[in-house]
Amino acid sequence: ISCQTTRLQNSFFPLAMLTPPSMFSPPAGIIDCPIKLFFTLDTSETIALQESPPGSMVKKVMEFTKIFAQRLSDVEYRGQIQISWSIGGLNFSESQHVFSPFTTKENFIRNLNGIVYEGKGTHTDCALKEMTHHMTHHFSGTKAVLFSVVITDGHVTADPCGGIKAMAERARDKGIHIFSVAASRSIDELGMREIASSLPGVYRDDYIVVDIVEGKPEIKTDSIDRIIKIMCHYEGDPGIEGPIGHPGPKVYQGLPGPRAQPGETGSPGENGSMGNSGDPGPRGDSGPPGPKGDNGRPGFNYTGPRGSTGDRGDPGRLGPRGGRGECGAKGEAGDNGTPGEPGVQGLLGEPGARGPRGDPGSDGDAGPVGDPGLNDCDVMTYIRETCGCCDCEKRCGALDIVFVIDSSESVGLTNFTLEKNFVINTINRLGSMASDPASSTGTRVGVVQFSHNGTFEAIRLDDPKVNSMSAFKTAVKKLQWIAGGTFTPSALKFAYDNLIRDGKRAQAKVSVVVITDGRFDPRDDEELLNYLCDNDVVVNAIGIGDMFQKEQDDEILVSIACKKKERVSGMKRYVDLVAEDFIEKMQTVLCPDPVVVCPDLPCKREPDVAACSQRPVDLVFLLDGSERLGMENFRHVSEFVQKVADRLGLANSKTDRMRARLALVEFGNETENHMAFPLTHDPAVIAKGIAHLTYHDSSSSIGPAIVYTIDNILGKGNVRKTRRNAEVSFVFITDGITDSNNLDEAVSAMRGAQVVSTVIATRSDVDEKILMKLAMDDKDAIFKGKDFSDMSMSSLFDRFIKWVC
Ligand SMILES: *[C@@H]1O[C@H](CO)[C@@H](O)[C@H](O)[C@H]1NC(C)=O
Ligand SMILES: *[C@@H]1O[C@H](CO)[C@@H](O)[C@H](O)[C@H]1NC(C)=O
Ligand SMILES: *[C@@H]1O[C@H](CO)[C@@H](O)[C@H](O)[C@H]1NC(C)=O
Ligand SMILES: *[C@@H]1O[C@H](CO)[C@@H](O)[C@H](O)[C@H]1NC(C)=O
Ligand SMILES: *[C@@H]1O[C@H](CO)[C@@H](O)[C@H](O)[C@H]1NC(C)=O
Ligand SMILES: CC(=O)N[C@H]1CO[C@H](CO)[C@@H](O)[C@@H]1O
Repeated sequence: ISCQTTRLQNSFFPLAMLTPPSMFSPPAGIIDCPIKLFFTLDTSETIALQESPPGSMVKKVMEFTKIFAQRLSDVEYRGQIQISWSIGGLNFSESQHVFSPFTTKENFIRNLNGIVYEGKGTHTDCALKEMTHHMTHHFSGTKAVLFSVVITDGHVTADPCGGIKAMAERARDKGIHIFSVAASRSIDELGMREIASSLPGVYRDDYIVVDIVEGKPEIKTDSIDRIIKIMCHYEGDPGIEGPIGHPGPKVYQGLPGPRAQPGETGSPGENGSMGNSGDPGPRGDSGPPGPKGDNGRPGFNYTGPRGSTGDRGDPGRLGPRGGRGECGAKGEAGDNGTPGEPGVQGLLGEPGARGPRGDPGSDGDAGPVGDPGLNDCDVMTYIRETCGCCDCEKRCGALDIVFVIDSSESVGLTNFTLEKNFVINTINRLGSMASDPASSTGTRVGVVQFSHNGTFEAIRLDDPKVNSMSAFKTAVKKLQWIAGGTFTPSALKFAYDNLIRDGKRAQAKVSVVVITDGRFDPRDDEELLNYLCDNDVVVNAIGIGDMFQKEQDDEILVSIACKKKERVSGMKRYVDLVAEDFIEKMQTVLCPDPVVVCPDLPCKREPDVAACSQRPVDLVFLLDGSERLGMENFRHVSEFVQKVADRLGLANSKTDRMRARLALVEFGNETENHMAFPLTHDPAVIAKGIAHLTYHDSSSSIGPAIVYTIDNILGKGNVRKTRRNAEVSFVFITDGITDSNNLDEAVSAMRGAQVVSTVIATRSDVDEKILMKLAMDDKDAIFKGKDFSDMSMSSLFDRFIKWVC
């Protein structure tokens, strides 16, 4: 199991929470894993008076919080790891009141009941500040994971404490992970988002306390379950969160039964597809009771398409799989039962009548009391992720980075601040810093700001106080604009003499990033421009403003970069420094080959191979061949398809009625659809098809591609190429930016063909509307990664596999 690097980039779990047994062991060998959860509850006027009678909304927020607390249980795992929750909270309006310090859930609930709303204005920033203070000052010494659930309507009346955004950021800098939960649908979006701002998407919207269901307000306990689940199974995928978890026995408790099969369903719905005799098809009896079922795929909801499959029987005792039901008596005549012309399958016909629901199985065994429905390995994952025990690290190797930033008068204060933000954002991306500057591994960072000679200031690489990201940020933010002349060459010498030369670590690679806005003072010594070059230092020069367009100034940059033109970047405006793309580029320049290292844990999770092994799944990839996918992503496709094949387990032979078969279509414009390989179980066919894929670099048109795939991969009329009872899954690999002609028709053809859809979008700019159409309006069916390599990351990949199975 490896973790998402996204999390590491965002320092989602900056602290290693697992206290090693050697340090603070309770009974020998038990590893302590404490979690602190703090509720920050808005009890201002807008909340209190939102519903009548006044105060009733506050009561609902309290009720929600109570249910939340009740659902948290301390867990001990195999006598090895003890997870314990401790809960506190404050209520706020214009003032803040800690109604409960950190305590047990029983005490917390008692304290919660005492809340009385103040019902005045809303100072959310002060509440966040107080929350941060309370969470971090009362617990020095205890290394706990910190979460805060903030329930508000996003509406504020004033920002006396520096604004929501700044305070939310500060909380995160202190290692607090914030969930922003809407009290109801009546909210101020911006405020809600600001609370959860800096990790894009992770704690975004959709958490809600009360919603109106059938005209009545109802407490949304599913928000609770989702938050707990995210606390426990955080996957660093910005954009979507995992499918909603479901309590109760999961796949590992008892074998997951194959999807309960319906009986032989009469063919009326098939609209004469086989056209043999034209007799009305026999309508099957209900199928035999399914073996013990699992809870099925969560949240799967669209009308019609999966009509042939009866509802899954209720969970039953695990038993031998029943034989197929006998053929039923002939059913009533079907609507379209006139002897049909054979062959042409009505693609756009309505799906067949839904099969009768299978009989419920016999009652399931009582679940283990109090167990959150996790098996051993799930619990390990849970511990790993919740406690940050996972602690996978992105490592850049031994790396020293020195930023040399221009603090001269011409830069201006605003632009100087942008330079500092650039430094911080870049380092944010590089994963964990060396916790001890003397350590021979890890990243160390230094900064030199320069103006005229003699005014240089530095954050040193080996400063023992700069031992964490937040210490570094604080140090950078403290740098004051010098506002004098520009002595760039001397600054480079200063950087080397004072930061690099004496503090060099044996194996470390040293990179310097120089930012400047123009020519240096002619009194300075030009010879020093390449002072760094002879010293085994990689220098990157960034020129801002018009300078780099003038040849002689451009030469200055090239000299700084040791004559390596590819290490010179020019940009017109300072704001471009902090553009996402540029930071990303710097990340690759500074740390080209990061290694993600995860610890070994006692329980290695078994791959979910069983997932598709007990039923037939025919999986068809539709790969967008247009240039937008990008050559780089295109290369990852084969790796991904291969990985899917390995994980699902391919059918053993042509006649195997279980396990997976795969197909791949690459689509371009209307006439340019290419079948890389048809539905097959044969790894050689798959490998060959992938090897011959070519990158189109053109436009694409998805509608015709779907029709092409239905006709050629699934087969038309009598030539049905899918297996009997197989679940047919289309997996679109696209950003949705494609010609949408005939898309609606194509999607309804997909429904007609009983296809289940999944979308993988591997860019940040996507056309959501088209993706939603392709996903048949199921948001959970859309998987997003920044690029395709994200899809191969274990947690996203696992989720994808669970989804298609
Ligand atoms: C919070 O609740 C307490 C009672 O626990 C009450 O005294 C206080 O006024 C409330 N404060 C706000 C801001 O609602
Ligand atoms: C399924 O969708 C229908 C209509 O879109 C909606 O009324 C229903 O509540 C949904 N069911 C679930 C379980 O989400
Ligand atoms: C800059 O200052 C240093 C030490 O203060 C001095 O040795 C050097 O000559 C100065 N350089 C210039 C160009 O004035
Ligand atoms: C900041 O830089 C921009 C170019 O990015 C420039 O137009 C602006 O004048 C600079 N601000 C100051 C205060 O010098
Ligand atoms: C589709 O693309 C191919 C090759 O790029 C081109 O020859 C053909 O004219 C295009 N067809 C349409 C309808 O754009
Ligand atoms: C080919 C065929 O029989 N198509 C029929 C499918 O069903 C529709 C509606 O019932 C008929 O209009 C088509 O003729």
